[in-house]
Amino acid sequence: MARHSIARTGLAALSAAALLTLTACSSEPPAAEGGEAAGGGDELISVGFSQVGAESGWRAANTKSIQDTITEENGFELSFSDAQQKQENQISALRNYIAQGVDVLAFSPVVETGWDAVLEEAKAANIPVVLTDRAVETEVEDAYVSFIGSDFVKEGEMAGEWAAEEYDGEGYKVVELQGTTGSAPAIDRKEGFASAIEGTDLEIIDSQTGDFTRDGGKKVMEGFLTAHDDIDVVFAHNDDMGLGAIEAIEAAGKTPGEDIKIITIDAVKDGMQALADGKINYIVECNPLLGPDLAEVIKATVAGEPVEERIVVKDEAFDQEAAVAALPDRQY
Ligand code: GYE
Repeated sequence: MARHSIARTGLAALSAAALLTLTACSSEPPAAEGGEAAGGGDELISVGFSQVGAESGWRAANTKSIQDTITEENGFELSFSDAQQKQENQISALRNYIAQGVDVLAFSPVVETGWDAVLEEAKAANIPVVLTDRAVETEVEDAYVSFIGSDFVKEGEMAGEWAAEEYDGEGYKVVELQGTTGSAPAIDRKEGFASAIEGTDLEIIDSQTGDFTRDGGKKVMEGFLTAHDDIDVVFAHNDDMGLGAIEAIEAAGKTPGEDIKIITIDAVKDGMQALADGKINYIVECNPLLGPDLAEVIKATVAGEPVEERIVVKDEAFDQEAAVAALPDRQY
């Protein structure tokens, strides 16, 4: 898509420039204390990671994956911060890491736009940036070395294709619980779903943000139920908002999964349990276990090896039967 293309051009050039700097630095004594790995004498790679927040089960699993992988044992020194879903908190965390002179910056940008200044600052400091989970839209050339995450448009399409297959011809009315306004997954999942149901008789009658939280999903769904008495389907951009919607639907005396069908994205354990219980009808997966890919990209970047500028994480989808089968081994 065009809005991602600017940042993608000339990434190889950044890798080369950033790596030259890192290679040059690595023969110098470490600037900061604690830069030596125990015993081996190898320098730890210092990583500043700015996380979006703790808004969902997906995010909890994603944070755990990063904290379990970017460890001293694996050769890293991780500085981690939680931005509580606020862009200004993320920007100041990134600025702190730049001031500390970390080797690599990584972050999951809460929204797509508004990063140009801080990305320029990272570039000026020769600190390579890795994006995890969410994309940015930026005018800065060579803004990041790699973007690791799912294809959110495809996730929305998979949800919409299933809805079209199951429900086209019923004249169903759909309400949509959107993720955080301005975030890549909210923009892309909305677009993917809408394009997949185009040409069917499914109709989106209302669409609002629940900010990817359970509480947000519940409140927005309560409003939808008051405003509309003809809702057949909920499309929630994540499991947590779908789980909040279940509470609102039950409180209104209706049966989730039957009177009102529910389609969500993520496939975290609580969502999968609700699917197995028949309260959710379909879930498209979004894999949160990005830590291992992030570790590899950082190591390659610092070692001067080429890295993929886009690493697309593969996602599956589950109906009730598949959820029952998958639940016992589900990691998150
Ligand atoms: O789907 C949602 C979380 O960016 C893919 O953020 C992520 C989304 C995920 O809050 O649960």
